[in-house]
Amino acid sequence: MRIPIIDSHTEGEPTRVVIDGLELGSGSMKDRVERLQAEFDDVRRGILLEPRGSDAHVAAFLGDPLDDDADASVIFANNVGVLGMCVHGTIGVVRTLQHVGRVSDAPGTRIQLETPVGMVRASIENDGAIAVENVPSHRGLAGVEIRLEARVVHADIAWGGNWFALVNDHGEDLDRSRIPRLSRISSEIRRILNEREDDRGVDAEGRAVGGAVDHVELFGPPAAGGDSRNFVHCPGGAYDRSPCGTGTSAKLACLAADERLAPGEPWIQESILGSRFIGRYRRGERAGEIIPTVSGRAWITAEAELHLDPEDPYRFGID
Ligand code: PYC
Repeated sequence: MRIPIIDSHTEGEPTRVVIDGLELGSGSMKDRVERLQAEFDDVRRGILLEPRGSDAHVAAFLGDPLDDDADASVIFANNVGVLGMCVHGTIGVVRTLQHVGRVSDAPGTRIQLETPVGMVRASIENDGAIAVENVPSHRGLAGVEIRLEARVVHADIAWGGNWFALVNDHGEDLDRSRIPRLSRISSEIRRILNEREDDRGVDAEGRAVGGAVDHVELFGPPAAGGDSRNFVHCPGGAYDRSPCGTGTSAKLACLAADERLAPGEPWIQESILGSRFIGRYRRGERAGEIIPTVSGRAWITAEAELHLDPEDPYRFGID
């Protein structure tokens, strides 16, 4: 099996676009996700895991849109499965579509993509950065107490296209040299939160207040001219090299809920590497809901054809 791919990175985080996608059918996005999981999970692993990929890679499977307003549909997946949404991946998809001539480089160009969690809109900015208007985001729970090692920390649980636990009072230095420890702590926070059943349910608007947390986000003081630095622990154990756009959306929802950031005001979120996204929000239709826009840059890194040779014992990745 041969799979043409185009690789890019968005502020350090890799995206692997599979343009002429897998045969996922023309059903609903939910049906296509189920088909990807049921029939192509081995191929997903072959595309994303070593020796062809890495734990940090996110794949974007492009398809025809269902909605007439959309330019394409996209399903994102990482080393352990399908993601709800992925902003760095959307920026990578748009950069890739520019590269193959399907989207103009001209500032002001707009593109709409259908994802399993809703429609997202991207536009090209004057400096070539790509801005993504993400799905409606909200904070489900504030200040959930967690006993971690010998201390107590607090997590907000927020939706930004994936479920995030956002922790400020962890007391850790957000420095690259500390990534193994930050990963261990984040994984422990997720484990503890996901064992709690009492945090599930719906709010007055009928929205989930806390789904199973898939990403953990630790915040600290900026070190590269931003408003804040983060460390983002992803579901498969990798850390996000970018500031994580769905995580930045979740952060904006918390800042809005705490009245710490006004609509339209910029928020510069640094990653653990010091790369940056600029986030802004407008109010959504429902109480407590925001519509975040996150902008960043992406670069093409490779065009290639993956070979999944039937004789290769690692054609479906090294687990
Ligand atoms: O940018 O939304 C994002 C993202 C999710 C997982 C990795 N990056």
